[in-house]
Amino acid sequence: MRITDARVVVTSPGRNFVTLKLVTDGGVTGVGDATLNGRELAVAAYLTEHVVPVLIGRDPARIEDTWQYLYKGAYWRRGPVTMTAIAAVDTALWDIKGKVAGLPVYQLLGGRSREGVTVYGHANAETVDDVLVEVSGYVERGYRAVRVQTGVPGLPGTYGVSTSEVYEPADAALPTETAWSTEAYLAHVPSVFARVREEFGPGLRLLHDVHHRLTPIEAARLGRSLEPYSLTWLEDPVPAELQEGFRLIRRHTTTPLAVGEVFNSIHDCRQLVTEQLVDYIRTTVVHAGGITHLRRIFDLAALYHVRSGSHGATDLSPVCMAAALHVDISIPNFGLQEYMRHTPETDAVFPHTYHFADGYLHPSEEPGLGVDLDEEAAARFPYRPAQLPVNRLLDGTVHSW
Ligand code: EZ4
Ligand code: CO
Repeated sequence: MRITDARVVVTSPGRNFVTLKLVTDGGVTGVGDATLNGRELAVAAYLTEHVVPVLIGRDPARIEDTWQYLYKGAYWRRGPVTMTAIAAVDTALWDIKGKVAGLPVYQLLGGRSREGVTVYGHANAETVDDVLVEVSGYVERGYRAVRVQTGVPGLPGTYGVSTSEVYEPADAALPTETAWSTEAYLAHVPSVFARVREEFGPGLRLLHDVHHRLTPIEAARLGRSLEPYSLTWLEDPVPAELQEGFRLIRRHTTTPLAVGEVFNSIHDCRQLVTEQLVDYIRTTVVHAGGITHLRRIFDLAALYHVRSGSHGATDLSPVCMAAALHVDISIPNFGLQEYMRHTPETDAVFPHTYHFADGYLHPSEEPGLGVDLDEEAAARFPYRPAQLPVNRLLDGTVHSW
């Protein structure tokens, strides 16, 4: 069997997605997500110029060999653009292998380790009263875990709080600017979780995303102040380039920590995992080298009692979500899966058979990933430049977004 064609499709059914579609001489096809939010065309060009030419004629059965060929063969290792491109190829090859075997991909990964994939939804609103309504909506739909974000009094807009029906941070061709005050934020957040816990009791799992905005000692203080509300995790409390900084947070709080959505290789995770500085590792299929590399990360994590908590925002396409669910259902150390619903336009461009029921997502039972790219539908939504916001302190200093 040989790869005869490889197409890179950029489409924007409400937001931008990059997808790789591989075609084989036997007619079997495979898809992989290659979307890197705000930097989509960099990955599209990497694939088109440097990867597609070496794929033509290759045996699609050789997943590991192709992964090593693209990783070691490029000489320039790691990085989000490279690892997203490799992920797309790897994911598409697992799709093909599943279709050839006549099995859903999770069966190739060892089969089911659980009945369903527990997901968390996003409750966000400007005020605490409004966020309580959002949370109860999730509870009514059967969710067991909810991420809670609210506006901060005194700030004009806050990360994770939508200004429109659909939450979409990549909202303009040139970055919009947001404002930040650590003091206002730290003064407000504990009162939000006090209300939510009071309203919903101890059973509901609650999460919060700091989005890389604190220093280690500020994060330690926040973690400690949230301990009475028993969060499942506090996400990205600080930018994670300084991994030893997490030791300082750990010395002060038992609030569990989750990190990894911007990581792209096992080496980014290594210190946090092996020193047990985090409790959940949030790397994804699309940004961390595909199913092959993600499993390697999760296997390392399992040795250190670290569980998975894969990123699943709407900028990860349904192809990524389909692949993530095959990993989630099969690994021994699954923790939680983030789940933001895509728009109906996106679902129409990426027809899929994974589904939500009773707080769980269930992977497809079809051979392969159980997701496809409808290229005719995709062609109706041309690319639109869109970048993520830039964040500033109130005095104008550029801060982490
Ligand atoms: O800001 O996916 O946990 N989820 C997140 C996301 C990220 C976006 C960036 O592209 O932090 O909302
Ligand atoms: Co996040």
